[in-house]
Formats: sequence, structure tokens, C-alpha cells
Amino acid sequence: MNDNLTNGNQIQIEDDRTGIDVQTLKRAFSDNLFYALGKFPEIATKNDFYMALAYTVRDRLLRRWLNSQETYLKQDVKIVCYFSAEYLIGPQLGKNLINLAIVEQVRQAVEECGLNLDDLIEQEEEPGLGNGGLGRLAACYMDSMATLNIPAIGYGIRYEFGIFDQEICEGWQVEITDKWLRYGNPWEIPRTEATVEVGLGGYTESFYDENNRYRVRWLPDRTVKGVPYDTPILGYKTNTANTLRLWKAEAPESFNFQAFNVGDYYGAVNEKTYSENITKVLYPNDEPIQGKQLRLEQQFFFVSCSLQDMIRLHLATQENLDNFGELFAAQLNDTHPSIGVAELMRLLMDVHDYEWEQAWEITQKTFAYTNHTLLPEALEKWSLGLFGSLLPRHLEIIYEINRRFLHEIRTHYPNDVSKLSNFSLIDETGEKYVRMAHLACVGSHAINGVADLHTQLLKQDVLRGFYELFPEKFTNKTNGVTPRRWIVLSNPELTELITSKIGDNWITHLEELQQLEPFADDPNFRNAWRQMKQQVKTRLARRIEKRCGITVDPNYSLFDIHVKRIHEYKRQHLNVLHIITLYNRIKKNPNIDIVPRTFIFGGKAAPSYFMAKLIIKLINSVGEVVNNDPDVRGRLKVVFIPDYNVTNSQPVYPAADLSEQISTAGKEASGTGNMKFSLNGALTIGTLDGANVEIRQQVGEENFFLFGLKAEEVSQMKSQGYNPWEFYSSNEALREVIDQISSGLFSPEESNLFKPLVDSLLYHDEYMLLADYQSYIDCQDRVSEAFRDWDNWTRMSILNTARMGIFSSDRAIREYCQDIWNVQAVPVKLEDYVQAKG
Ligand code: 6GP
Repeated sequence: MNDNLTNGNQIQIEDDRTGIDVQTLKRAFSDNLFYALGKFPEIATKNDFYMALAYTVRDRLLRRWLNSQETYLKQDVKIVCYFSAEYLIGPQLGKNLINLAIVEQVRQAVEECGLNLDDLIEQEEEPGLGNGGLGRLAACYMDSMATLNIPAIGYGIRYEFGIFDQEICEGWQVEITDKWLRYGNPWEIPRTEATVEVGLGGYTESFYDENNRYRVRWLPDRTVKGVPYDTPILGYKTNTANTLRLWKAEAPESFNFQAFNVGDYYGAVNEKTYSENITKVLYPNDEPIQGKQLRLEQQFFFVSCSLQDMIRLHLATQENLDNFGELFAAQLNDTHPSIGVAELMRLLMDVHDYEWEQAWEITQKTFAYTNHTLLPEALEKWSLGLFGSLLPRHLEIIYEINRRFLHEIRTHYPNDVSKLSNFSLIDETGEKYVRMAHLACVGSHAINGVADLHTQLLKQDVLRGFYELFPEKFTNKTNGVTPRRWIVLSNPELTELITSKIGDNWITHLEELQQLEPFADDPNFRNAWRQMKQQVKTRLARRIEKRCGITVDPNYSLFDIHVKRIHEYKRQHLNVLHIITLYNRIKKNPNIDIVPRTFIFGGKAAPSYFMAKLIIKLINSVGEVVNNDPDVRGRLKVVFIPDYNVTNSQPVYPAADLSEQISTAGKEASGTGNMKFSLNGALTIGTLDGANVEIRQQVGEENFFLFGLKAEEVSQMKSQGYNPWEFYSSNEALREVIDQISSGLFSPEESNLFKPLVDSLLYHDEYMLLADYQSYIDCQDRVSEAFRDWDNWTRMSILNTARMGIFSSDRAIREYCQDIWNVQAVPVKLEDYVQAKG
């Protein structure tokens, strides 16, 4: 039934064009196949069908989107502008069906056309416009903002090639270009009319204007056009559809006619290629930064486009920019967009005639900064030479910000010159650099970390000086994830089971999962829960069989899952040490009574990160031996799922019995995978790191497997001179494992293969695997014991889900709205668009 019938004697656009009953959907689907794709069913490919369905769904989004944009424009509302170099939004079709609440109608409509909805959903190629946690968080936040009716624009980059596709060849990662736009992207709409220009390079000159005011102008030596591509982001069962606006770089002229006229055809086209390079490819490095000029160009490009876009929007209804910070809240997703601080200053002063003081007030009011990492090597800095040659005017502005800031520091700490160099926006300890985190801190009115422990460590360590100086700017905003994608879409079985007991209000009020708690003591419910788990494990087992050719047992084997980017601090190799330890126990006593386990890994390594790639090879090599050893009798299986991305992760979280969150304490800012697992009823084995600390508080110590050094013990041990060799020589089981790796047991064709990994553990062990080894093994033994008691395990699993409600991204977004952005919800009425215009 149509829930939006309009007044009987007017044209019922909702019925004819965007109705959601089965007949209308079917008609729209075949119309799109015919008129948008130029195909009829007999010659249509699967992709044609997918596209036709996507267009059908998009039409229904667009109505809500137009209503939302019109509402925002008419009401002078405050808009959140999320500035992020990465968005990992994942496939859109399934999510949009859920948010529109039309899954069942569409399923029936396509079935009546002889097609299967799940097949069509699987056909979608996801936009891999991010690396990992930070980009996925941005996507969850876009979903929550729309669901909570918060006016928002997500600004970012439309990379032509997103994160590479990963293949595994002979155990090694191989990177394949991600041509995600190859078959077209039905979700985006180019808005060429909102194109802006961005300058790069050149020089500045000063002059006196007609009022005899000292002014500066920037004369760039190149300009690039930014063309926005918009993707509507619809909230769950609401009419709010916000905009994800991603910028594509284009040359100002397709041809440089001067070059063309002198016969230099290649030269003429070359300029186009050069400009368009800016948005060609995502840098595939997760946390360590890469100080490449093109990367700085990308950052400046999207930030300048976005700020110009905001100014244009603002001036469409306001006389001047005085109240810019009252109508926009710009959130810097890490330091990648922090050049925005200098760019907004430049736009206000050089283009819109503001004086420094007022421009600075507006800038600070507008921006807020989220830090996402404690790793020192991930703190962005740009060499002065590079920075000055690309952004000469911005460097001048940064010098002036710094001059004024250091003046304050001098007054604040009159007798301490060391403070000056510690606080300076310019690192002068060796080669000179601009410190982007310092720029973000001084240019923002709020600074936050992404989990309690992370924010504490920021205050104590990485940003300590800034905290002492402006404690009022600092807040914590623990991350969250959207239950729409991470439960409803990924785990329909669990969704149904929960809803059968407590209704479906939890989907937007996740704290209501608490109502499940009493059912943990209900044997029938525990049975149903166990069956549900079995079902989703079977689903994953089938995929593994198909994808990796490995048979795993969903019925008796504990699914022990470790999926995330591959990084030494995340310690996938500590997990491997445990696998080998179990293998050795079996080898010594083939009849040992052992809890069967399936170890499942997934994740990409940065292509230039040698050690991470070697860890992938190690996992696969150990798998090769363990999976094929007859003594093991299938009790241990090791699987590496290739090409871990949003699509491939969705069937993984629901199927986990055990979630591996084993980073060295003090290194993982928050984690969000940890939340997805526990929400889906996995138990966690983890260190006291990132959001694990809060997860454990919520689910209860007795429902969480804790091991390892605490953050302060890690730094203490480091400062006292940590010696991994002592752990190696005093622990027999550990020594055996390490010796096996280095002797080539897992790499018979090349016994030295893993030497770099072993050497790094024995002589350096930056991430303290050897120090945590025994504690990890003991904890894993407790896990196995606990798993033998299925009934109690199920109880713990239910309690995990029931107590994880606060990790919804809705909760996180509410906190940002209240404490940082000062924005209100703006409900959108669904009006018939034609009538509204008339
Ligand atoms: C990640 C953090 O490593 C992860 O712990 C956190 O959950 C996530 O951000 C979202 O806050 N950081 C990055 O991906 C990154 O690139 C610069 O940080």
C-alpha cells in the first residue's frame, strides 16, 4: 500500500512515478531497463537488471532528497559539513531498500520478473573510497545524521580508483586496480553547474586597495576545476536525505588552444591529464602518512572546493559571511582536511575583505577537529619547501597564525622558551615542516578523541601542551557504528530474532537492546539464539568454500575472526603465534582433546608496507601446513578471506564466535570492528585498548576475555629498556614457535622467508608481542574452556548484544550535535514536488 497518497483530485505523483507498491515498482523497474538502459529483458545482463533496479530506488530517494534540500534552504538551518578525505560507504542498494522500508515489495517485484533480489544486490561494486576505520566511520556518521534528521553535507574526493582490490597469489597479496566506475555509478549525480576553481602554485603579491588597506593576493600558476558529484544519503524510515558531495578534478579547458595552435597536440592534452591526476587514486596507506605532493594537492583541492561551495550556499540567503560559523559546523576528520583552516582565512580575507581578527573568529567558530590516531608516524607534516611552492599564500597565513599563537605562548609561559618550539606550527628540529595537527588544534574550537582511553592519552601525551593551554576545547566522542548496516542488513537472522522479542524500535534506539537481557536466562531463547548463530556460520562457511576452496565446520568449530587492516600494531602475527602453539600441542599428542577452531583473517596491507605483506604470507603459509596435516584432522583451519572490504565484511561479523581485538595497548585509537562483532553476539578477546575498555565495561568483565599489558605498563616497560629476547629464552613454547618460523617449517621452499619478521620480534618487538604472548595463550585457553559450555557461551553472547547499545553511531552523533556542533534536527515533510512548486 502507498503510505503517501496525496489529495484525491490532484496528480498523484507518488503513485505514478515513485510509488512503493509492488505493481508500481515493477512498472518502474521495467521502464528503467527500457528507457534508462535501452535494454529489454531478453538481452539484459545481470548488471543491466541491477542498474535498472538501482535507478528505480534512486527515484524514490530523489524525492526525499529534493524535499530535504528545499527545507534546508528555506529555513536558514545550521548544517554539519563533514570534511573527510575518505568515505567507505559500501554498496548502496541493500541499505537504501532498508532505509526506504521497501525490501519486501521490491523482492516480490523482481521475483515476479523472474529475478532474485539477493543476486542483484550482490552485483553492486562498492565505492572503495577509503582505507579502513576512519573512512567507514564517516559513512556510519552520514547514515546517523540522516536518520536523526540532522542537516549535513559530507564533503570528500571522488577518487576514480579507490582502494585496490586484493588477490592472494601463492599466499602473497597482489594489488589490482579498483575500476569501480567501469560500469557506471547509478547513485551519483554530477552537478556541473556548481563547479568551482582551485588554484595551485605561483606566488603572492601585496598591494593597497582603493581604501588604502594593505592586501595580499595569490597568483596561482595553475588552476583546476572541481566538479561535484552528489550521492543522496537517506536516513532510516525518515524523509531526510542528505548529500555526500565528492569532488572530481578536471582541467579548466579540455584543450590548451595555444599549445594546440603551435602544433603541440600532446602538450595540449597533457595539461588535462595533469589536472585530472589529482582525483585519480586514493593513497592506500592506512595510518602512516605519505608525504607526497599529490596527496597535499588532493587535500587542498577538496577542502578549497568545499569551502567555496559552503560560501556560495551561505551567500544565497545571507548578506555577508559574518554568521558563517552560526550556519555551518565543519568537522575535520583527522588532519587530512586541516589545511581548511588556512584556506577559510584566505577566502575571508583575500576574497571577502575581512580583517584578520574577524576572519579568525569565524574560522575557529566553524571548525572542530577529530584525532584518529596515536601513532607518531601517522601525524601529518609537510616540508616547508613543498608546502610553500604549492600553497604560498597559505604558508604566509600559517606563519601569521603561528606568530600570533606563539605570542600568546610567550605570555602564558614567560620563562620557558622550550614551549615555543613544542607548540610551534612549524617543526624546526631538523628539516622544517608544517605540523598539521597543530594547525587543526589552534584553528578549531573543539578537539576530540574517539574513545575514552584515546582521549586521555591525547591529553597526556600527543596533544598534552594544547590540553594544558585550552582544556575546555577537549572532549571525548567514543565511536559508534550504524545498526542499519551492521545488524539489519548484515544479519537478517539476528534482526528477526531480536525483533520477535522486543519489537523493532531498537533499530533507531539501540539502547533498547537491553530488553534482551532477561531472555539470556530463557532456555528456549538461548536455543533460538544458538540456531541463529549456526545458520549465519553456515552461510559464511559456504562462502569460504566457494571463495577459498577450504571446507570449514560451522557446527562444532569455534569461529575465531581477525579482520581489519594488516598492521604490526594490530598484531595479526600474535594470533598466528597462538595458532602454531595449538598446532604444536596436536603434533605432540595427536589425540589431545582440543576445541576445534576456524581462524579467519581478512584485511589489506598498504602496498609499500613490507612487514604487513609478510604477515599475510605467514598466515597463508601456516594455513597451508595446518589445513593439510592429517594429524590435525580438521580440528584447526586457517582461512584468509581475500579482498576484505565493506561488501565482503558483511557476512563475516555475524558469524563470529570470537572477535580478535589484540592491538598493543595504547596504539588503537578506538576500533569499530570490535563494536560490530560484539553487537552481533561475538565474545571479544582483547587488550585494554581503544574502545575495548568501554566495551568490556558495558558487557561486563565476565563476558569479555581480557589479556595483556595495559597502556601504562607498555610505556613503563619500554622506558625501562624492554628486551624481547628474555621472553623468548625463558618461554619454551614461545621459543619453539619462533624457531619453527625461522627454521622454515612454514616456508620449506625458502627457509629464510620470515627472517625479517622473526628478527624484528627478537631484536626489537616494537609492539611487544613476546611480552604479551603468555598472557594471550592463557586467555585463549580460557576461551576454549568457555566454549565447551555451549549454554553458558550462548548466555554470554546474548548479553554482549544486549549491552552494546551505546555503541550506535546515533548516540555518537547526538553527542557531536550537542557538545560540538550545536545543531538541531530539522524534520522534512514529504511533499509532492510538483505541487509544492505550483
Ligand atoms: C582509525 C583508528 O586506527 C581506529 O582505531 C578508529 O576506530 C578509526 O580511525 C575511526 O576513528 N584511524 C585511521 O583509520 C586513520 O587513518 C589517521 O587515522
